[in-house]
Amino acid sequence: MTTRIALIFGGRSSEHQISCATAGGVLGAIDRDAYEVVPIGITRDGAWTLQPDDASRFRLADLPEVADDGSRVHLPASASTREWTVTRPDGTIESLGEIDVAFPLLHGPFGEDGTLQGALELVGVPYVGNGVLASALGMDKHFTKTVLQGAGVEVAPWVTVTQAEWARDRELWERRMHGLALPAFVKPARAGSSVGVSRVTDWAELDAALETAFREDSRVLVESGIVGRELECAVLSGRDGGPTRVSVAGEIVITGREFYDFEAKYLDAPGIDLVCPAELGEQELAEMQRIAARAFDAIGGSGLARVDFFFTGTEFVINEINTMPGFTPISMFPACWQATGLSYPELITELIELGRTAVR
Ligand code: G1L
Repeated sequence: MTTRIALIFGGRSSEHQISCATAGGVLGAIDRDAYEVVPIGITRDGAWTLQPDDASRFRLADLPEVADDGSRVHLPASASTREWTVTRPDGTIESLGEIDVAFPLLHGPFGEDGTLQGALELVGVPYVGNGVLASALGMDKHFTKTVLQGAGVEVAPWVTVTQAEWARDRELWERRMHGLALPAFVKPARAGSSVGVSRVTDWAELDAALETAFREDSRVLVESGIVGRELECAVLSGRDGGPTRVSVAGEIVITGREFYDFEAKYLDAPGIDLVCPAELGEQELAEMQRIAARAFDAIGGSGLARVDFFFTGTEFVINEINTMPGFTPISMFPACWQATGLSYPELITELIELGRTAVR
């Protein structure tokens, strides 16, 4: 019996093409003896439409997009059926058969924020990856840091301010922010990737950096920069009630850029090297893995996450938890598992099996 997977990708976000390329990676590597894939694209307008089961149509170099063929895919109408349907351009409705697990590859405000997960919960569709709360938390840097701090995990000192608060009492907020260390980072609380992020080396630059960030979100964080190596590790939920699993460490080695930005993340920019496994002592790796598992558990993670750290040489400080990490065959998350002994196709199988049995 093969398991039927709805692979959902594209979407109404700036990372539409990344999502399509990721779907291409999954289509090319998924175990075809075990899984049958129904590829479903979400257009930039938000329409759910059937896509070809053809990895070669979704290569990053071709800047792939979800093409609208006029079909409209529908979730099951209730939790009492696994049957998905499609309306054809001529108005006829056809069954897509029963789907066992949804595999959403979606980034940004529509899909990464827990809304799609909520829709799947409503109609009882099992799905790969994090649930509603962890996905929503993963979208919001302020609330992620607050939860981590509450769990005793170290994060960089920060101040969160809303646009209205900043407009009302600049001096008060400046006083608070000037207590942070320079260089500081100014970040929209909810933007995906690195859009609207600035590095501030002098407090005179703060105002302009806040303006830039407020263009993306009404809530903004100012964070102390931590001087240290940028290390990451990949997390998977435990199997069958077992403990959370953590990969070996990867490292982002920056040779020519001030920080790891959008281009560097996805476009294989010069000046950035991903090294995995990173050079790290046995004790240090164990410490990093312990903190990553604790952080994942603290946000109520399910399925997977990538945990990003600064390592000062003595301490591991969490920079970010990504509940929907880059997932192309060359991304850090798969690379960390590859270095730990789990290949990309095996990782896909693992995620699907975790999704199908998830208790969130
Ligand atoms: F479904 C998983 F496995 F949870 C999952 C979902 C989303 C893994 C990785 C991602 N990542 C992405 O969707 C993306 C970063 C490629 C979005 Cl554009």
